[in-house]
Amino acid sequence: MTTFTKSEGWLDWYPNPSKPRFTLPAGAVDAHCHVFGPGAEFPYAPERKYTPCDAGKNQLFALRDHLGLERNVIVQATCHGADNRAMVDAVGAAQGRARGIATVRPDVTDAELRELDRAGVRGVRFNFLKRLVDAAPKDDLAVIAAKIAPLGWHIVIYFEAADLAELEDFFATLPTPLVVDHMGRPDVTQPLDGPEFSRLLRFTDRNDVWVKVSCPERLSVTGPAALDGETRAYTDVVPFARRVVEEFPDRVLWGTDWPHPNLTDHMPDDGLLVDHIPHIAPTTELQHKLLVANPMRLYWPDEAS
Ligand code: 0GY
Repeated sequence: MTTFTKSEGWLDWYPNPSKPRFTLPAGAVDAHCHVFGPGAEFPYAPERKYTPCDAGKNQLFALRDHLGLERNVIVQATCHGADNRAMVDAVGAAQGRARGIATVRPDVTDAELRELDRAGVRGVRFNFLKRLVDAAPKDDLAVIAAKIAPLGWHIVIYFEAADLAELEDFFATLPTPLVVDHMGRPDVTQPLDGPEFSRLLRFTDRNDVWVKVSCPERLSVTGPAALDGETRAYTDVVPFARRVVEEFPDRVLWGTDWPHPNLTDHMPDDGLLVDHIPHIAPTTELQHKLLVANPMRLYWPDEAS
């Protein structure tokens, strides 16, 4: 059995998250979270760029229940490479209350994809962050995209805001809906109508694109300190997320990003992340779309009302 040592400085998830003050609507979906291992059962990939703490399915489901969430979308984390077993095991254990996003290589077979589909996978992730993965040739990604499109899956794309200019023509050629992780990682010290964020909004408007208004803790410069009332953490991220929610109310998703890989400054209280929601989606109608209607349409279309 291989044992793994966490990367230096690795922060474990917040041990006792607060009970949110904001009551989530019935059926709310955490559309972006991960499982890590446990490494003894599901070894981390040799090509990984970091070694996390173990963060298994039972802890994820306990958090789901504590926060008042109903369902999860479990996104394959880079520390597991293209070995999707930990994610698939967690999706299976959720008994219909989870879907998965996989990482696959261009030589994946149709039979393997059909098996992932049966297991609850509904998309693949293309990751462009150099600190997380070695760059994959766009030709390889195009091969993957062509293979998964017939399944009705989508592609989750993770990139830095500054890289969208170079990537957007390639993204526009992809034959499936696209889901942008963490709002395309805007620099929230820039103006809301600055060139980078405007590009993201334009890109979203012109293509079949959904956006996760997630990870204020990753994007914020002001941090978790409450500036005007205890539930107003990550204040500098609010205008960016709110703009996306108000402009594309039917194509936004929200997620915790638990267990929050690669944060070095602080680990967010997941209860506080839930309390962030009414600031970015200020009406009950917007909240219902963000948390229930939209993710249900994308991940559980047969059960969506
Ligand atoms: C996230 C963000 C990060 C990591 C990963 O798969 C991953 O390793 O996604 C990050 O470090 O920004 O979505 O969890």
